[in-house]
Amino acid sequence: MKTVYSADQELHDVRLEVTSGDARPPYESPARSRAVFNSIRAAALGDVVEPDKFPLEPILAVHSQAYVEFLQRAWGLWVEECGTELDAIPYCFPHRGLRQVEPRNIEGKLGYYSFDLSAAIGEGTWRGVRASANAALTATNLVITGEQAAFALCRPPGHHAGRDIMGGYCYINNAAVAAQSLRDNGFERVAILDVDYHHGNGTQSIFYDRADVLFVSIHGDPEDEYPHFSGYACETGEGQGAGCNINYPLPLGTTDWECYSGVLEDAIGNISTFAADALVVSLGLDTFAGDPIARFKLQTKDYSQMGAAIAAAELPTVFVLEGGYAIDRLGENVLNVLRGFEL
Ligand code: OKP
Ligand code: ZN
Repeated sequence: MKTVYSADQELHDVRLEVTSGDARPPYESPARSRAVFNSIRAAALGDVVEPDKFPLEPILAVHSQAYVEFLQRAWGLWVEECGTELDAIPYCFPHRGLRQVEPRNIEGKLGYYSFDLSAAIGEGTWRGVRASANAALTATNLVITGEQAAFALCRPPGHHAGRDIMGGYCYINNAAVAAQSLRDNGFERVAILDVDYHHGNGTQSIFYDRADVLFVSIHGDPEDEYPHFSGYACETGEGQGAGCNINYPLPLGTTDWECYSGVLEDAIGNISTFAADALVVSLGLDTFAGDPIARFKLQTKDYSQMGAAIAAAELPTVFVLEGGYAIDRLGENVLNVLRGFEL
């Protein structure tokens, strides 16, 4: 299968995230996509192609105009107003009972459009984020034009980003952009399977009231894990979308392949029942036992089986990279999923 990747994605390279009482370099770094790119090239999985250029329309199909304008302007405003070249990062949020209005001040805007301190903005962030979304759109076009599957080597990831909010290393929701693009190009019912260790709260929120896009996610139980306020099994969709959102929260320390595989099979069964005609996989590899920020116990060999299980859905499939922070094993783990799918 083909991979879509651009070195422009590495332009997003911020200096810090705030987590566990510390300000530190983000786990989500350009080294991640570089490692996956190198593994794919070395293994000759298939051609690696540059993303095409796209207008903003397919991004604006799932994100608000004001939010996208904010993402484009934030760095410039930050430098102008704060007089610093350190990363733009929020510190104050419009929580319960506060005014939900975008302020004039850039630090206010950062809080207004963020839900955590894990999505800093640097000089190259917008270009990197745009290139990552374009990778998703290009991979989607490969599937629209008849490929059985394609791999968008997206980075930064996207599944925590909502219609008008960033967080968790995510700015533009690449998987949502891909799913909507499939909908706008002839596919009637699209399923999104999110296998990242963290719940894809952004993707869930974007499609929560829609009957034409099924969102299915397997992740660490939000009672105990980030993003803490989304990902419960009782979140099943609303309005037209009632029943079209399925969450599988799993226990942190004990989830190995034996437990995971049965859940994955159930998830695929639900995608078949939904009668999807295309699939987007939010492919996070932070379910790996060696991941530094996550607590599932999947092994490298298990990812081949994960790929095979996904192939059993027998759907045109766009793989979109999400998380995975054990950088020295990330390429191998990704390859196993893609190869397991192709076998
Ligand atoms: C992004 B993706 C826990 C901090 C969590 C953010 C994690 C974002 C994960 N102490 N930090 O879903 O892989
Ligand atoms: Zn994750």
